[in-house]
Amino acid sequence: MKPRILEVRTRILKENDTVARALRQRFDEAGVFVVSLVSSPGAGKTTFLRETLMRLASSHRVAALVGDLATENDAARLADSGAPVRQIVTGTVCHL
Ligand SMILES: Nc1nc2c(ncn2[C@@H]2O[C@H](COP(=O)(O)OP(=O)(O)OP(=O)(O)O)[C@@H](O)[C@H]2O)c(=O)[nH]1
Ligand SMILES: [Mg+2]
Repeated sequence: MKPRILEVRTRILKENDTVARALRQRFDEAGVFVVSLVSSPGAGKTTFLRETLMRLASSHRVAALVGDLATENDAARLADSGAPVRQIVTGTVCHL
């Protein structure tokens, strides 16, 4: 059978866009600078955050909230930086 190309005219992530727009506005109003850091598992996100906390600690008040399915491993690694760290065990998904 020949492959068919289906045109999808509805943006399936439209709802996400709406929520994201509202969040961006709230962050703007509060003067909060937000970075969304996305990568494949094991790419180095936690290592990067730990290093960032260590480098910013001397000039800024820094802290971390960690959302994790079950373990406190990443929270423990970030706490190594010396910054205050709190763990939220999310149970089903890693999103906060
Ligand atoms: N060689 C090398 N190893 C790195 C680098 N950054 C991270 N690692 C190693 O890669 C492994 C995974 O790093 P993590 O920081 O745990 O990656 P992650 O993206 O937080 O992983 P998940 O939370 O499981 O998605 C660890 O063993 C790190 O020590 C790097 O720049 N170079
Ligand atoms: Mg990690």
